[in-house]
Amino acid sequence: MDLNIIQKVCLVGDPGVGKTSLVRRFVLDQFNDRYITTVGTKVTKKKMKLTLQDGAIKAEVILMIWDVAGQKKTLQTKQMYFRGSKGALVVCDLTRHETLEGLKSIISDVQGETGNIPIIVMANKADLVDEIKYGVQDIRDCLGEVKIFITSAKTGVNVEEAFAGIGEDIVQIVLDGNEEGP
Ligand code: G3D
Ligand code: MG
Repeated sequence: MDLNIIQKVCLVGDPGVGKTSLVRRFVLDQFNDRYITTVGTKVTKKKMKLTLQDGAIKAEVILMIWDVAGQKKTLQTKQMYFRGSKGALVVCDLTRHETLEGLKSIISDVQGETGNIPIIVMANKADLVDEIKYGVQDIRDCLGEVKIFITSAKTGVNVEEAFAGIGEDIVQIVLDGNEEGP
């Protein structure tokens, strides 16, 4: 079966965790050490080819990736940002524990607006090995059973895999919806 899907995903997480850098790495395969400031909201489009169920399903998924600037947002802007998202990439910074602590309430804000969409955690800055403060088990203790990717926008490790992960979860939901019937 061939599927063509276009869906919105949003990137969330505290300022400075690497959201903009991760999109840049994924879409352009680049990392820029200069601070990249996101002004307002930036939407980046990226096409992915995915195969699921041992090749039985081939899907072309276009992700519309919403990336938001760091400032605190009003409730209304937040709702607009989350609304219609079919998946969320939740980013924390492995060198700052407080960026993990905030994620639980961020996730409930998102799912309050979108319902129970798939979530992927990107624990970023894995290249800063000497500064890492926590690991996968701490993330599970904090957030429960979630898919976690230990990433680095700088080296590129696991970045593609994490975006593919959210793509696959979205395809799976479309497939499950098709199976439900009338
Ligand atoms: P944000 O969009 O979540 O606010 P940015 O975060 O993508 O703007 O990144 C914030 C800072 O972290 C930037 O550095 C950026 O270069 C750095 N950064 C992002 N991802 C990584 C990573 O995986 N490894 C390392 N070592 N640095 C990363 P500055 O110094 O400009 O603040
Ligand atoms: Mg940014």
